[in-house]
Amino acid sequence: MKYQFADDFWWGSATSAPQSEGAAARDGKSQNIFDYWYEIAPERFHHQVGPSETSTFYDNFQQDILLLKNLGHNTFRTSISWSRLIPDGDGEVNPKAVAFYNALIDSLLAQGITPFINLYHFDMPLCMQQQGGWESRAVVDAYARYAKTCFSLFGDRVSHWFTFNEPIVPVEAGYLNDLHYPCVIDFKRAITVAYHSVLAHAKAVSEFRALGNQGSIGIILNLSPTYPRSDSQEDGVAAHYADLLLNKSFLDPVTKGRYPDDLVNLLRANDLLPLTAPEDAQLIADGVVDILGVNYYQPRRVKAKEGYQASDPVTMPEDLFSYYAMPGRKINPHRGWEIYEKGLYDILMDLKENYGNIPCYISENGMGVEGEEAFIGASGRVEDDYRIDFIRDHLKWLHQALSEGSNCKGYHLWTFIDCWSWLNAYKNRYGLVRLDRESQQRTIKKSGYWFAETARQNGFD
Ligand code: BGP
Repeated sequence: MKYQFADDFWWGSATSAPQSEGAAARDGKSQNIFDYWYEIAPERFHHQVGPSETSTFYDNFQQDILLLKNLGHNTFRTSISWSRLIPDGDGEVNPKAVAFYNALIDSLLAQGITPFINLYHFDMPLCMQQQGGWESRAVVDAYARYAKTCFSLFGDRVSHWFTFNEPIVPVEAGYLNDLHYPCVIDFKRAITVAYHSVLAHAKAVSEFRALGNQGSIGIILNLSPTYPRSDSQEDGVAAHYADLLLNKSFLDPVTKGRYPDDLVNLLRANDLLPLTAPEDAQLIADGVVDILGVNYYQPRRVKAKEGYQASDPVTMPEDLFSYYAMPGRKINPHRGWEIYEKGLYDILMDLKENYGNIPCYISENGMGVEGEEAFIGASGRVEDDYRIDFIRDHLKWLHQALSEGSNCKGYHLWTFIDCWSWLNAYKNRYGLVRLDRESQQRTIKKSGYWFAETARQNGFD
């Protein structure tokens, strides 16, 4: 069977400024929270490898964009680093950053690759964090000014904008689970961070629309579909709460312009509602996106929490459900994530049926593998057939969703060149291109050739 995609289907990959650029302390860039956290707690990072040089995209972007071209990309996402563009968070623009992002955008366009530009990928400038980060409305306003600056500087050439990548990750990792700086564990503060992220998103959308620039504005969410362990009512309730807190808490406001009543009621009953201002509801209503990016890596399987009583007070999300490891599941042992290709189809069908079939695309999907040097063959390239299988099997389900009317416009892999990851540094490699960290040499993997061919043919057999 031939899996054919539309002629204008987006083939590409995604990265982020903090994970690829390097030059973290050069040319006027100030520290973001990861730069700072590495300075004070290097032991939290795999093999104590920090974000300072990552994959040297800042220095090598021109050659890397030629590689992207060879990899069949017609689109490519990266982010702008707030701490590079506006080193004090809310003041003067850094001319060296403007020159860099201009050159990057122009080089992509010169190769016929459409830039997708994201404004925030977990990388709060440290000076903004010191003013409260997303807990502060002043920081929300500073972010909106930063967004407006980006639209004004680059909007003549960039027509695909995204306000945030996975805004729930800084909430979960930074304010619930002690995985990212500032390592707070506090549900109420986490809810404020989440709420203010939605406000920041909505303010950026309104700045974008006020400027009347060409193009679209969207957001990128990690939508893990939620599956209950069984058909029992208890497991169903657990899945409902997990979905409400971990998917709908962002998905609904950015696509429907309002929060689900169930979520508001749950938070109210537990005295967890954030402080709101009278103008917030309209702002959120006006912040509905033009397009949704969907990052999909793994499903979320849940079961009823042992001893759960509906009347119990909720002090953390996991008072309402427990995670469930399904026996016999397929797993990527390096990352510990289940591989469930159909989940991608389930998300797209949910968007079709319950979210007005909003235009969307798969903005991240990928497989991180440790020790890939063991797969280097005689030709010197990584023979990553497992990655080809992973991509192809997800694309089959994407194709199925398209045949059933999904409005999915493309597929971006995470990522093009092996890049630095938040805590895992270079442990798990995701790229179509291998990075030799010593020499910084790039070598296309087998999956890179496969991806390029698939993109050129708009499909595969
Ligand atoms: C997503 C992030 C990416 C990337 C990817 C892989 O959640 O948007 O930034 O890191 O996950 O995950 P990890 O790097 O943790 O293996």
